[in-house]
Amino acid sequence: MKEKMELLKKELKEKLESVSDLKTLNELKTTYLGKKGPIGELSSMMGSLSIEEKKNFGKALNDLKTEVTALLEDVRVSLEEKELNRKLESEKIDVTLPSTKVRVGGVHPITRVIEEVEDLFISMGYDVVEGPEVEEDLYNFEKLNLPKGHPARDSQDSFYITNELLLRTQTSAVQARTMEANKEKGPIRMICPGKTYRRDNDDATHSHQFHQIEGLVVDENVSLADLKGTLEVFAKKMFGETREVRFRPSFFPFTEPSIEVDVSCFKCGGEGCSLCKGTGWIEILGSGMVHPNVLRDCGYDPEKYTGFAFGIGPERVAMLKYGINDIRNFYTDDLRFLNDFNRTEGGK
Ligand code: 2NM
Repeated sequence: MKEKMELLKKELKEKLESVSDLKTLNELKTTYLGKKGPIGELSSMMGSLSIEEKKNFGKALNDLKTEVTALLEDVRVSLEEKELNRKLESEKIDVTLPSTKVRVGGVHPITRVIEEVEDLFISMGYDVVEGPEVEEDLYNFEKLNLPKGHPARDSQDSFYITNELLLRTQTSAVQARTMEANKEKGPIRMICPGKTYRRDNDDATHSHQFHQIEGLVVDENVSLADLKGTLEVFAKKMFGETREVRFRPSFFPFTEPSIEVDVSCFKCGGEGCSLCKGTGWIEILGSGMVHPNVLRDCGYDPEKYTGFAFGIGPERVAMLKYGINDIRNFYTDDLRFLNDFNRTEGGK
């Protein structure tokens, strides 16, 4: 019997040597320790033995079971260890490898200009107000001293949706709404940035969809000096503190007087070059004292209140500041343009 047990162990040891995975090991375990296995068979022989023999045989059998279990367990531990090492090896991370570049977006040049202008006017106490892009004729034209029949209302210039609804051609519609809603309840200091639409044929300097930032101040005793002081701060902030600022008479239907603002050319310093077309000056915005008709039609008594307003074109400002020569670059989402722009600007 002893020999049989020894033989069984020897045989198991041999088999275990060639076991390389847990599945095979489990199969061996079932074969050897299961009821129908060799140990089970030996147990079933107990019945035919004397009490004394049973004692010895029982102990030997238990020892065998313990040994077989230990042999199997040893192999299991070593297989699991091997498996763990293999995993650790295959999943090893080389922290010294160069990382893949994370591509981050940049702020669009138009957004950049708008945010810069917003920050400046917010610092001077202005509110930033937004309004609808689909606008009523009433606010887009009528209340801004652009009565029916005015050439600027020509359907050539506007995208009409119905007789009374159109895509706004200027953000001043928002200012008409704000004045009307405010109804003389205190002063107004606001800018309204946003998209505007006109039926232009797109070329290097025209786009049927563009942006405006219009500003409006209404209060008692607002004067042309306030307009000039405010816009001089704006001009120097955007184009350089050493710029000269010049005010020229102009015409807009919603302001009287109307004034255009130039800065001395920042390319040639005023000598005259291709950028300023030899004049030494660059036009940057239009402005004026709000027309009494506009104040009245928007609910303000023009005898008591005055105001100034101005219109900034972010596209024009961005083209001047960043040397962009085709307005269409802003809308085609060409990554070569956007990346290039962000690189030269530090790509915030
Ligand atoms: C400009 C030039 C001059 C302007 C006028 C108004 C309003 F609503 F108060 F009447 N908002 N913006 C204005 C005045 C805009 O853009 C070149």
